[in-house]
Amino acid sequence: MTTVLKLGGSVVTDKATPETVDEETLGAAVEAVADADPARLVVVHGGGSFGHHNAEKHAVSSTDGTDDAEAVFEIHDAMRRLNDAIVARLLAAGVPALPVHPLSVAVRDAEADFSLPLDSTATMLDEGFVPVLHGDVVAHAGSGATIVSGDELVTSLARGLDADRVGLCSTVPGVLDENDEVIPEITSFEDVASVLGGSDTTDVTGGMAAKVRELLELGAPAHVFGPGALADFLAGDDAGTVIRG
Ligand code: IP8
Repeated sequence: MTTVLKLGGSVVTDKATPETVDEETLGAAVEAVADADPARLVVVHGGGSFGHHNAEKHAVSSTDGTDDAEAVFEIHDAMRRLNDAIVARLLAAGVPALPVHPLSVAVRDAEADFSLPLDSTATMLDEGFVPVLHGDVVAHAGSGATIVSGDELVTSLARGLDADRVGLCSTVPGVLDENDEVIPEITSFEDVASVLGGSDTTDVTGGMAAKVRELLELGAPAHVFGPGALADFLAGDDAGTVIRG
């Protein structure tokens, strides 16, 4: 059983204060992972108050690149420092976490298609480690370097590792309907298009509509839930909204 878990940037950092880890919510998430002690777990985290402001400062996004190595390093370094903090917390709780930095291995080709070689992550899993990846800046053929989000990594990892379960833990308790109630299950985009808004073209970082569309195509059930449901998800129970394509 291989599980890919994303801890959203808003869960692990205080989004209102630059470069601040949310020690309390991160601590609770780390405790849930340590208590569940799941086999073959890959963790991905987003940036929150790390990385995004550096990316904005240098006008780098998933589509707009830079060939300024200092800018690339600055963005990566911010994300790496957050990754260090998360890995350190996991290790201190007894979770055999190891960092995996996408900048060192991943690439976007000239068509902007993203690929993440998974040999090292898969071998880490085989050896009982918990690889911890993060949204990052990656080399992009013809564009210098561009941003890869945690969500994109989740999709690549889930497909490439043939994951059995995917969990997206953010500050919302699930995909919400028009009355702000959690939709328990989504099996087709048409069922929820009116609630989520049919078009997501303006949201390059991937709003909920884009996320749901991607997750429906994964081939593994994906759970979208809030921090309070992380223990349930890790115990193998349904949590928040389950998206099954
Ligand atoms: O928070 C951001 O990852 P995300 C990565 O998952 C950056 O969008 C800004 C380098």
